Amino acid sequence: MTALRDESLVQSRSDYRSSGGRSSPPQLPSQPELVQLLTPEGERVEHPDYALDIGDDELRALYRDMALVRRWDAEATALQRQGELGLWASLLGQEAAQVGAGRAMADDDMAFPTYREHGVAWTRGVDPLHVMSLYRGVDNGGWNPLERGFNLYTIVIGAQCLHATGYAMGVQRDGAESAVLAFLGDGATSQGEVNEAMVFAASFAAPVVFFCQNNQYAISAPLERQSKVPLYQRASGFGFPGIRVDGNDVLAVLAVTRAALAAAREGQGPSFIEAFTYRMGAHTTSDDPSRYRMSGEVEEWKLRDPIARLRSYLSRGGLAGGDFFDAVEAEADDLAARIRRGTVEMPDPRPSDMFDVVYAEQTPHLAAQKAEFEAYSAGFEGGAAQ
Ligand SMILES: Cc1ncc(C[n+]2csc(CCOP(=O)(O)OP(=O)(O)O)c2C)c(N)n1
Repeated sequence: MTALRDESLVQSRSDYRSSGGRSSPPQLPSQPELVQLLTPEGERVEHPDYALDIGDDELRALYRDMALVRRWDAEATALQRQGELGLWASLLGQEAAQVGAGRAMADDDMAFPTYREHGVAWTRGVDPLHVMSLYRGVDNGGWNPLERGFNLYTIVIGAQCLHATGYAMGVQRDGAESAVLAFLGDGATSQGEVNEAMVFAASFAAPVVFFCQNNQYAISAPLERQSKVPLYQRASGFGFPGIRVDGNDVLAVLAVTRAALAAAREGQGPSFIEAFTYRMGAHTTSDDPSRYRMSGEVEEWKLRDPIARLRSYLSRGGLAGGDFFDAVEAEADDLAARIRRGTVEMPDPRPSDMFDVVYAEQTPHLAAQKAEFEAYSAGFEGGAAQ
């Protein structure tokens, strides 16, 4: 078994590149089936390739991250049900995959999310209210991607993998020591753009890590219908390492993603991580998962709950007690109240604002369209459409 930061691989990759791709491609290491550092019962186990040096404060911080994003998620689902959001894509069950991956990033790294990466947004310091405003339909996502190292959400399945690869090729040309983390779902692996992004990433040895949350379903389509092989094995066809990690084990995700990003920064090129997890909720608030999956399956995955397993490890090891868990709970209550208040108080945008957010600098053509739209709207009582 070999880790993603494999020295022999560095050499073989560099030989491959310097031969202009004419020598044999790098030999891919054999892979363990699933990297795990914390069992579902909350017992710490070691992995030969992924030693994790982590302090007690950091362990507690990971718990806090996961508990807070779960509460945010629950509040958002409730707000959608009450008509305050147009839609919500829940991350329930995927907290460890997202927090582990987000916390593995360095400040200068850049993430390209889908529409479900609220946990990663949290770790990058994006204000939850920015994400809420997007799902309320009052703006296009108000954070600065470069400031946060976290691009805007992408709803077009797989498109962000192209953006991520292109960005990584730019990073490479700038000679910057940073890496790119591209998020995608299991369903997205069937998308043409994702495969094109991987071909380019491999050809240019771009510093990008494809982080696939295999939550078992693409809306109602189960993984078995998308892939005849475990997803992490697809990476070998592109010529880079792939690995499967227990996506409900925040420690394993942290260790594996850190190693992959470090390898990318060191010039070893791309890699693919399959975080094996489960979407505990519906695809979005518009979906009814009882139409296509058995409740027994959901019950089975509840036993692998990512937050419960870290809590059990912290409690059993005496690393956190009732006071700590109560304090996190109180903080979650405050966060939920802030999110609720902030969301319902968001002002509606003026319809004509849409003309101002297309380009950084207004074009004459759009300015003319805006003027025409405003003149037209002024004909209505109160000029309401402006
Ligand atoms: C190009 C494109 N095709 C189809 C859709 C509709 N769609 C939205 S989510 C989704 C399934 C995505 O599944 P997966 O990649 O596994 O991610 P998950 O939602 O499970 O996180 C589809 C087909 C879309 N948004 N974009």
